[in-house]
Order: sequence, then C-alpha cells, then structure tokens
Amino acid sequence: MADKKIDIKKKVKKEVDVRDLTICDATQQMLLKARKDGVETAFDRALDMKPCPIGSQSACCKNCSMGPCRLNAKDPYAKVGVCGATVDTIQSRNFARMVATGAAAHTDHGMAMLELFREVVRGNIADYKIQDTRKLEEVAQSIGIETVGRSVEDIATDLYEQLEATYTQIEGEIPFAKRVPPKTLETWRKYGLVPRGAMIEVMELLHRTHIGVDQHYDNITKQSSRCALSDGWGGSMVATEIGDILFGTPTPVAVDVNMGVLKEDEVNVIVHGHEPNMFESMVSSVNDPELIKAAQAAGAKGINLVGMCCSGAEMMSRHGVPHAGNFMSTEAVLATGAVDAMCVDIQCIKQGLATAAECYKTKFITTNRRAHIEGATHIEFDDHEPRACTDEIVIQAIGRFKNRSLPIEIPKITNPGIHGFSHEYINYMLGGTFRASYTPLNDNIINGRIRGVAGVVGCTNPRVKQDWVHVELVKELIKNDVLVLQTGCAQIALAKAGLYTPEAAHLAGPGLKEVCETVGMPPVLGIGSCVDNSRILIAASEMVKIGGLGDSIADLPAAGAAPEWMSEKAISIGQYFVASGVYTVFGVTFPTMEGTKFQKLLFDGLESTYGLGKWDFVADPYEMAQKMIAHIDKKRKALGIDKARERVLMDMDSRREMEAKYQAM
Ligand code: SF4
Ligand code: MSK
Repeated sequence: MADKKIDIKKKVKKEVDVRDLTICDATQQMLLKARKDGVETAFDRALDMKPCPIGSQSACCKNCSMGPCRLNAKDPYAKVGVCGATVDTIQSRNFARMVATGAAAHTDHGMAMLELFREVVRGNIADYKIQDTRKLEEVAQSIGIETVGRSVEDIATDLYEQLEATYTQIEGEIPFAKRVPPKTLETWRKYGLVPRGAMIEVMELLHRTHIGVDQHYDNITKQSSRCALSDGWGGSMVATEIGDILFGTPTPVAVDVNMGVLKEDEVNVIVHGHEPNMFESMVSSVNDPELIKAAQAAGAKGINLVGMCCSGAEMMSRHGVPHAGNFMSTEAVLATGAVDAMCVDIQCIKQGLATAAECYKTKFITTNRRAHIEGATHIEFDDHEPRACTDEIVIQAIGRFKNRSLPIEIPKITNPGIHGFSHEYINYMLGGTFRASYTPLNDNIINGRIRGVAGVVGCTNPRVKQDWVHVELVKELIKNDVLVLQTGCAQIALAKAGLYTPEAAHLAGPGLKEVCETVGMPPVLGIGSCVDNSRILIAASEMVKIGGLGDSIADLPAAGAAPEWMSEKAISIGQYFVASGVYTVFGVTFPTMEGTKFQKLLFDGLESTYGLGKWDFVADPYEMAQKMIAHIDKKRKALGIDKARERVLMDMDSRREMEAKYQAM
C-alpha cells in the first residue's frame, strides 16, 4: 500500500466506472489499483474539475489588467472587451498564443537537437556520432548543399550553418522552404506566409497579441499560419532530420507495447518526454556491464529500459525499445509498483507524476534545465557528458529495486507490432531499394485501391475515453481504403489495439488490404513522435512531386485528424497542416465559438479565400471519418480519378499485375 494516501472518494465526487474512462485494459487495471491505494490521477482530477465554458470557447481575454473580459457565448457580438476588442479579436489572439507556444516548444526542441549536432560536428562531444551519412547527404542536397566529393565533416558543417537560419533568420525564407511543392510555396508567397526564422515568427506573433496591436482576426491568423509553418517546415523538421542523422533513420522493427513490457524481476527504468538524446544515452547506460552487474548484485535479473509518450515512440521506431503507454497512462503505470525510476525531460510531463511517484516510492527524476518539477529529484543532463546523468539514474533505480517494499502488480498485457516507417522507408518499401519512389503509392491512389491518405496524430485526453476515439476513427478509415499514417500518442493507442501487425490488413477495405498483403505492411504506419509530423509533410511533398495527384498539397486526396488532442503543440501542428493545404479535424473540443467570423475563417475562409486547407471540429469518430472520407472523395473528383475507383477489380489478374509491377521497379 502506498505511503502517501489521498482520500480520492472525498476528492472526486463521482466515482466513474474505469471502463468509461479508457479502453486500455492495462490502464483500467491500474486505475482500479490506484483508487484502492488512494492515489489520484488526471482521470480523477478531470472529473473533479469542470472546464470553464467561456474559456473553452476562447471567449475570455486577460491580456491586460482592465480585464479579464468575458464575452457571452450565447450572443458573442452583444459585448466587447473594455478596450473594445471583439470576440473575433479575442478568439484569434488566444488561438495565436496557443500556436506560438506550441511552435516555440517544437522549435526549442529542434534547436536543442541542432546545438547537439553542432557540438558533434565540431568534435566537442565524443558520446554521439553521425550515424546516418546517407541521410546527411540527402538532407544537405535537399537544400542545395553540394555533397559530391566532399567529406562528411564539410557537408555537416555547411548543413549546421544553413539550418541555424531555421531559427535565427530575420529576413528571407527558411531553408526547408525549398522542399515545399512549388504551387504551395507560390500560395504562401502570395499571402506573405513563407516563414522567416522561428524566433522572429514566435516573437512577432506574441507581439501582435498584446493589447492594442493587431486587432483584425484575419491578419492575426495570417501570422499564426506563418508562425506554425516555421514549426512544421522549420523547427520540427530540423528536430526529425537531425535526430535521424545522429541516431539513425527508422526502419521497420517489431516491438511490444503496453504495460506488460515491465518486468517484475528486473530493474525497470522508464524514459518519458520528447528529446532523444537523453534516451540514447540511457540505452548505453542500461547496457553497461558494470551497471548490469550492480543490478544483479541487488537481486535483479537485469535492467529493463522502457519508453513512454513521445520520446518512447521515437526510440521504439528507431531502436525497438518497448513502450509502456501513451500520455494518459503515465500516472497509471506507476501504480504497478514496478517502476524503479521514471526519468523525464520536456513536454507533456504531468506535475501529478511527482505525487504518484512519491506514493509508490518510484524515483522521479527531471533531467532538463528547462523543466524542473517540485518534489522531483533533478539530475541535469549535459550533452557533453551524457552518461554522468543516465548512469546516476540507473544507480538510483537499482537502489529502489533493492529496497522495493510495495506489492507489485503488472498487467499481463503486451501488444506486438511493426513500427518505424520513416518517410524514406515508405519510399523503399513501395518502390524497392534500388528505385525508391512514391510512384506505387500514387498509382494505387489513382487506380483507387487506396482511396486516400490520412494522418491521425496527437494526444490522449481525459475529457474523452482514452484511445477510443483514435481506434474507432482509424478502423473506420482503413475499412474505407484510407491508408493511415500516425505519430505520437495516437500511434500507441492503435498499437495497443493490435493494428500495427500486417495481419490487421483484414480490417482494411479490399483495395487497401490488397496493397498491404502485397507489400507485407500494416494498414496503419507509425512514423514516430509528435515532432515527427514533419515526416508526413515530406511524404505529402513527395506525392506531389511524383505527379498525378495535382500540383500542391491542397490537391492531394488526404486529410488529418487529432481526435483526442490536448496540447498547444497540437494546435500549432493543426495550423501548419492547414496552412500546408490539409483538411484537418480535431476532436474533444475546439477553442472557438460557433457562428463567429473567426471560426468561419478557420473552418472555411482559409480554403475558399486563400487556397489553403481548413479546420473542422467533430467529436464523434464515425462522423469524423465520414467527413475525412468525403473530403478525400472531393479531392479525387477534382483530380478526375473518382471514376477509377469504381473500376477496381480485385481478381487474381489485377493482383498479379500489381505484384509484377512492384518487382519491376
Ligand atoms: Fe479586456 Fe481588452 Fe484587456 Fe483583453 S486586452 S483583458 S479584452 S481590456
Ligand atoms: S506526447 S503532445 S500528448 S502526442 Fe508528444 Fe503525446 Fe500529444 Fe504530448
């Protein structure tokens, strides 16, 4: 029984059946245990905390001390703020601040990766090396750096210098703008949306939201787009590409997911957060013979390293490290009593973890200078001496293992799956190693076997049943021949539901099933953490470049969704997808008020006036799927490939023809 008990019954007025909170069996089991132990989680706090209806619709403003000003949701135009700000100004400013914060989070993460790269290139760090020189050359070439006959060091030095502009450039276009399909770029140039460095875009967006600056929702939203694009095609893309260059580009790997990956007879170390550098060092620490010996001397069979949340998704994709669960399972997993140390870096780390960890005597360790948590032990991670931090965490975990005093209950649930589909690998998988290409994907979309492509990404959120919206949405999409790409916590939700196996192809519609069986791939492809959404942008650009599906990203039969989103990063991701031309639907709730000019701009005007994508909001997964499919069909019709779909024949001849085509490529 846990030492530090909270009387949950007293705190949470209604006790809800755990099956209504999550469809994750392991999380249900642990929520019951946590209740029995008197330990509260975000699920309990969400029941206890009613969301403010005015705030959830972004109808309040506290940007100055003449307020806070709250507008009436029933009649949004009946009132204005003390300064005269209208509901459209207030909502668009609030939305802009979410974009700015989300973009800042991704770009600061990307900047940290780039700083690490610089130190490696300059020879100031010995523990990390450039692992993927092929990717280094490809990224360098994509922004016009000469690679032929040059050393890795010279190419890397040039790449660092150019990519620094992604953050610091005060005029001109960011380097990865060169990867944007020409027609999409033309639209951005026409409306002044091409980003400069992320620092200036975030700074300008925040400036504009100060009282008395930008007071036209349309103009504020333009800067929101520009800022979000500096994240998607800037900070996030740099984080992904540099991560691949330093630590290796993911290729498919079989991995187990769910809480059953914890081992009762081993020292369990969980890494949770977003940056891969600490996790990479931890891989090295847990394999250190001296530390393994120390663990054995403490009575353990070994050291078991497990990931959670997004750094977990990244390491799972790159190295096959098992994954214990997504955002809404991070407190529940502590109730197993089996976690000897949980170390965290940045983003999506609930402060409540400190209390839950204390209850179960788990060592809860923060490692990043940006993210301390009251009640946690802080062991600062330094790229120049990474093992000093990760070795110490392992030593503390061994100490906790030795002194385990609480009962252990590990849900016996693991879900196998294949993960690690980088955009490069999707190329090789479909086109073959020697003629890697997106042509077969485009062909299968044109001939109608694949109806379209959907990106289903984002968080889990206690305001909806954990994982349920993700799973139902994705099942509905693949049933209708839509190929699904996933990142972050969404990926883990579907992995737990068993959709990451090639056998899951039987849940797909006949066309998608045919393609999956021919190639041997699952109908749902996991491509990494939330920062790796940039891989979806690159895949979309490749599809445009190959031809046959229009001239811009907006022409593609594609859609995006974050059905259980919760973070400001998700809003930035949504805005950069929309500004890149993608129809993007969010679930749970949407921070605007129905009937306002601002909402009409997001849900319609961005597409109809500016030729970008557009936002939508639907809470129900089936309706969400239908809207995404309707959008995909609209795009197919505009491309003139809607008829092809009706001619699909799944007989043996067409199957042989498809196989022969793949072999010939
Ligand atoms: Fe109210 Fe205007 Fe101040 Fe916002 S900026 S709190 S709307 S007075
Ligand atoms: S961790 S941003 S809960 S995906 Fe990237 Fe998961 Fe969302 Fe955080």
